[in-house]
This record gives sequence, structure tokens and C-alpha cells, in this order.
Amino acid sequence: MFLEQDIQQGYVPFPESRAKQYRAEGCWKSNTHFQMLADSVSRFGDCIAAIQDQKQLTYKQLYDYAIRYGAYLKHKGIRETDFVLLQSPNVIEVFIVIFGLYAIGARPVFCLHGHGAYEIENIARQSRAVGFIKLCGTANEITAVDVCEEFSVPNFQLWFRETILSQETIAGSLPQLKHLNLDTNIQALSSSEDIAFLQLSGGTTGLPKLIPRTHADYIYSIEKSVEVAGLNPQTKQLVVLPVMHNFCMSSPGFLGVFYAGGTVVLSQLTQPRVCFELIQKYKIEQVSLVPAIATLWLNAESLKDYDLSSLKVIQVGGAKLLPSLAEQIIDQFQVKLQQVYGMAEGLVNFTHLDDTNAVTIQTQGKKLSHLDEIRITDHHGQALPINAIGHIQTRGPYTINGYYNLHEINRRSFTDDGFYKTGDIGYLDDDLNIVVTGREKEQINRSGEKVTPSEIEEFILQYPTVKDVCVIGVSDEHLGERIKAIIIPKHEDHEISLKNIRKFLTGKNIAHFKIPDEIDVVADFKYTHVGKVNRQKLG
Ligand code: AMP
Ligand code: DBH
Repeated sequence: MFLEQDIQQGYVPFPESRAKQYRAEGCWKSNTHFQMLADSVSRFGDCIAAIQDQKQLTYKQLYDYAIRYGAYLKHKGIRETDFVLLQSPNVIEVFIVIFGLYAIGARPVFCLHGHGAYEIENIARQSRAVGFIKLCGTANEITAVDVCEEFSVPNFQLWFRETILSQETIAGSLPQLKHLNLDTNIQALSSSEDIAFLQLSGGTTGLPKLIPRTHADYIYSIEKSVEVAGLNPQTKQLVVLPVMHNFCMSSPGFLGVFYAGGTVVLSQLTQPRVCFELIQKYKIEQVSLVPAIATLWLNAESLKDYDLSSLKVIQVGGAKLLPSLAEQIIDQFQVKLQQVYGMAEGLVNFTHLDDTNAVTIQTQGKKLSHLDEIRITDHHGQALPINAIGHIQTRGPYTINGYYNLHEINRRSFTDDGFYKTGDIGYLDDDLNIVVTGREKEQINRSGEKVTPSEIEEFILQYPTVKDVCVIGVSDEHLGERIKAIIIPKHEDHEISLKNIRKFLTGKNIAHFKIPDEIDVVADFKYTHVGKVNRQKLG
């Protein structure tokens, strides 16, 4: 019922002909995220939904607290359809905040924990958010107020700002839960085809790309992921990737666990010892990792000190998994590996638990839905046959039709017939498993975090003694890719150090994962025969 309003603000809806089919085939149902939780409460009310350190929540508690927190937000003036930025480490209170927002029909904008004031400001402007809720794992994290005070943009107003410091008890972290006198009759009017939230895609030149996902499309992708990952009420899943990342939110992610009635155990740290301890203690069966964390765990001395025999499935996605690493994961952890190739824009592919090892190791699996359309094309957009390598394009029941409020970029990122150009290169094999072989988009994939080189280049160009710069990704055993800045100084006797560049960029408040790992100071770049900087030759 709020779609018209969003369309005016730059939302690109699903074409009605396809929407009709998705409804008719039962993909899109009528429930919202909050109703999904209510449904789990009715089936699994007293089961434990989530654990973090000494804190835990049953399904019923999560639901009740979310209503109370929602009532508090409403009392503060947050209204249905308002966008509220949300930034959080992996602490249990984040679930109450997310479902509290959903309870009143407000819409979270999922910022990454690593985002700095620079990104937050841009996301706030682009989404026209009214508020910013920041959860902190430790007292010395920069607070929302610190960050917001740096905002100098006149035409947006984050009038609601809240910092929640995670404490030893949930009631200690969220004292609002104790106020029982608030009106908890807060029924939201939103329907399942309304926008539920905004996810983010790697930005270009400071413009975040906002990804509007509806309740119906997202819940459908969750439901299918739960099926293919084999989640059930007994499942115990460790969440170690950042909670706001689309992969560990929905593929199958913590929402998949909530849908299935299982238990999520949160870890704020990726360190092997911390995670192995949790796996052993809670008899964890499932965990989703990016290749960089899988590598870290495999190489850990402490691996032999723990009993990890409860682990059944490790999902790996977010970046290309090398076959050799895939083999090691299977051998050393004695698990079923599940490769996941997905994107916050929609399409997700999984290898299946009954696939042969060859398929699991070599491919990124099959599309989730029979209604997902995947097309491999040449440079001119012409479809290519099976096994031919080309550009991966997709449309379907849970893939967006445009970024929010970004008409120009949409013209480039989507085809006339509504396919999303993923920017990835690959092919479909004889059995329709997808294999990602590379990418055309100018993006660095550092441990699954996506970084746009031009954005960092613009910042480095502001450094007083830099004449020109080219930022590239170079392959890295641990990170997949690390960020390298190749710099031409204004004068050859100018000294430019990595330390100073990093300090300079930190001062610009950009996300720490975007800051170069390495620099190279050169007299000139290498160029292609048409005079473009030859990025391939720079590494
Ligand atoms: P985003 O659009 O920011 O959500 O990032 C999604 C992108 O991550 C995809 O388009 C791919 O480039 C990359 N990606 C995700 N999973 C995989 C995977 N399993 N193998 C290779 N690349 C991946
Ligand atoms: O990298 C991603 O964005 C990603 C990876 C795996 C994703 O969004 C997903 C699965 O849903």
C-alpha cells in the first residue's frame, strides 16, 4: 500500500506481468518480516532463537522485546515507512532493533559495521533517512553522536539518533524494554509487497547504491535458502560474518534460522580460537564464511585443540573460492561444503548438499528458484550458449529492478528487458551449475567487502603531494585481494609513505576496509594502446 509513495521517490517496481506470475506460483506470500517472526513464535516460542556471550533470547522474548522497542520508537516519533540507518556489530540486541523497526513498519537501512561517517552521511542523504541507530560492542567505539556531529549536509535531518551500548544483560543494553506503560498496540499497515529495508551495494564515487527489497521477495529467498541449506529447528548456526551483510542475513543466514526455528550463536570476532570455542561449546552445525576467514581458520594452530565434530555444513561465498581451498575445507573440517554465489541485489546460487565433490569444488551451484532467469551474454548483450563464458545477467522473483533513487545508474546496470547486469563473468555448465570466472566491474573484493577503486582514488588525490593515483586489487593469499594504491608524486623528491596515506584516509572517516594495504610510488603508469591506464599491468 506504500508502493506509490516509493515509486515517486525513485523505486523501480516489478513489472506487473512478472509480479502476477510470482504471486500465482506462490513465491510471494502475504507475510511481512514481522509476521514471519510471529509465525516462528507460534511454533517455537520457548526455543532459543539467539545467543551472544551470556545473553540469550527465546523466540517469544525476541518478539515481545521487539514490540516494546517498536513502541518506544513510535513514541519517539518514528513513523511507518520512515527509513532508519542501522549500524551494529554482532550483538544480540540488533535482532530486537531490527524486528522493533519492522513491528512499526519502519524500514532499516543496513549499513556495514565498518562504514565511517563519510559513508553514513552519503547513505543518509541518498535514502532520506530520519534516524540513525548505532549499536556498539564496546564503550570505546565511536558513538552515533560523534559521527553525526561531523555531518555538514544541510538538507537532511537525522533527527532521531540513538547509541546502544551492548552490556552484560539485554535489559541493561536496552533500558527502554522496562517501560511497560507505552502503547504496544502498534500494528503496522505495510503489506508484503512494500519495501521492507534497504541493503547497500559497493559505492561509486561516494554514491551508495541502495537496494530496495520487499518483504515478499526477500522472504521467498529466505524460504528457498532454508530448503537448500537443510535448516531445521535443531540447527545451530554460528554467525561470524557481519550481521548486516546480505549473505549472513538471508543465504540462509540468521533470518533463515529464525524462519526454521533454530538457534543463532553470534561471534563478534573472527579469530579461530574464539570461534572454535563457540563451535565446540554450542555444538554448532553450520557456519557461513567468506574465503578469507576460511583460510584463517584452516591455517590456525589451534584447530587441533578443539572438537569441531558437530560441524556439518560450511557455506562459503562473497568472493571466489579457489578449488584448492575448497578441497582443504572439506578434508580438514570433515564437512559438507556449500558454495554460495549471491548478491544483495537478489540472485543467489547454492551448490546442493547431495552434489558430488567435483561439483561442490568447481562450481557455484544452481539458482535458488526455478523462476530465476540467468543469461550469459557477449559484449553486445547477445545470449551465449551453455559453457560459453560471458557476462552474467539475471532477473527473477527476488532480484531488484533498479537501485533506489538512482535513474542514471539504473540505465547502465539494468537491460531494457529488466535484467540486472551483475558485472560478473562466468558460464553455465551442462548441468546448469554456474561458474564465476571473473568480473568486468571495477571492484576490489577484499575478504568479501566490495571496494570501488575510483572512490579511493578521489580521496588519495586530495593528499597534498600526490599528482596521480591508480587503485587496484592484487591477489592475496589471506584476503583474496588486497588494496594497492599506485601513486605518482607531484615531485620526485616527495616522500609518500603507506603510514601517512592511511592516516590521511582515516582522517576522512571512510570505512577502514577501503584503506589501502599497500602503496607503490612510481614515476608513471603503464598505459594500454588506447591511452588508458592498464590496471592489469600495474599489479
Ligand atoms: P554485492 O552486489 O555488493 O552484494 O556483492 C555481490 C558480488 O560479490 C557478486 O556480484 C560477485 O562479484 C561477488 N560474489 C559473491 N559471491 C561470490 C562467489 N561465491 N564467487 C565469486 N564471487 C562472488
Ligand atoms: O557477496 C554477497 O553479497 C553475497 C554472497 C553470498 C550475498 O549477498 C548472498 C550470498 O546473498
